[in-house]
Amino acid sequence: MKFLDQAKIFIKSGDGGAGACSFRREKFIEFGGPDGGDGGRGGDVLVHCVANLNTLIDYRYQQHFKAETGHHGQGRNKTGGKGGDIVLKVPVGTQILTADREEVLADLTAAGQRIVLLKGGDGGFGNAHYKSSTNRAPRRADAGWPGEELWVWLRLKLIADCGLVGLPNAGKSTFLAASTRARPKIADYPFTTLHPNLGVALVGEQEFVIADIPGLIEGAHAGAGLGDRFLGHVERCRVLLHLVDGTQEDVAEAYRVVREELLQYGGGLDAKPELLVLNKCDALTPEAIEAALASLAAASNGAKVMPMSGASGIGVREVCFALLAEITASREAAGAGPLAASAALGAGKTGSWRPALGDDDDEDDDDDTDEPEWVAANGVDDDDEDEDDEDEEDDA
Ligand SMILES: Nc1nc2c(ncn2[C@@H]2O[C@H](COP(=O)(O)OP(=O)(O)OP(=O)(O)O)[C@@H](O)[C@H]2O)c(=O)[nH]1
Ligand SMILES: [Mg+2]
Repeated sequence: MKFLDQAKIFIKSGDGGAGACSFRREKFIEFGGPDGGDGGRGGDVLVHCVANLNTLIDYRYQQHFKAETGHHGQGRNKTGGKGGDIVLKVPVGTQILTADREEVLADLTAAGQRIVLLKGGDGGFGNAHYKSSTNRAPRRADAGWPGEELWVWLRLKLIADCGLVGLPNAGKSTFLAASTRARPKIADYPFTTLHPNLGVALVGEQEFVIADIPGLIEGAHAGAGLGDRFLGHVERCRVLLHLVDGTQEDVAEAYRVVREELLQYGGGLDAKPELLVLNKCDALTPEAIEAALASLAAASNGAKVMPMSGASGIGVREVCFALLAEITASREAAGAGPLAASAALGAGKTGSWRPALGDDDDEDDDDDTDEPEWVAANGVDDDDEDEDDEDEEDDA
């Protein structure tokens, strides 16, 4: 599916139907009186937030949406029917902004939300409405009231629980592929990822949504690389997962560049809880890992840094559990509702835990015995380390 996260559209609600001017004419009934009915109301423009969409691509092909005009009134006191509504289906996380993008008109954050954006015009009165003791044969009937029209911007800000940030080639897409069923494009050149990808990670009994966005480079806030346009998609994440490629020369500098871009973007991104991960540890010697961890810890004022290798799967579980703990804590602190996975994607649409290099089921079988333990455990420490060792042995 093609990805589009902003679109400008024209919407117009229906005009009201006109009232009728009519008189009752029947044989043997004199002075039948006025019987022109009122016009019907014009159709509304509604926005409906649906679960199974994650792009605004539909609005690239049609940009004008007009609701139906109300039906006219008729003789014999027949009131016109209401014009048909227009329902715009949008994905969860869509904001509707004015044409100048200054003001947010609506923010749809949960599937099933439905709002009326523009109301249809009222119908005009028929002449029956104007009869009175002094004017028994009014000939006045009104036209309907016009509907409203508006250009608006639709802006999608994906709702995920965890957002992946890092320089290009840090291994963000590889991590998404290792922790979820998403299959993003992965390659060893920068800017492989050109638009955000979502995946659902199932950790223990819980699931959460991970958003992978294009890499940031120095000066992204000024438009360098793909710019910081896609950072909007991690604005609503509870937790950021910051991946640093361990194989590059200066990991601390890489960390600082990305932090600076988060700060420049604003929107409270730099204040979000962040999990710092040293990636590609499979390609490093133990001493190099120690050194890189220390230098990252120093650069981040003593934050905990987790070593991981997305490609071989080592440490991915630990990172997922740590993420889940952070997300849960942040949700509880905010007194918030369900995880984005269930809210945004609808209950029951789950991914499942897929170990990295997913096909090695047979090899895994021996340590599958302790998998239930791992699922139940909230600690990330003891036995997992052993597993890592085993994995390494397997690799060797
Ligand atoms: N050795 C090693 N290589 C890795 C690891 N994770 C990713 N890579 C490699 O690093 C390269 C970039 O990985 P991606 O996952 O595409 O990186 P990305 O951060 O998504 O990059 P962009 O989408 O371009 O921003 C690929 O060639 C991966 O195979 C890892 O843990 N160890
Ligand atoms: Mg990528």
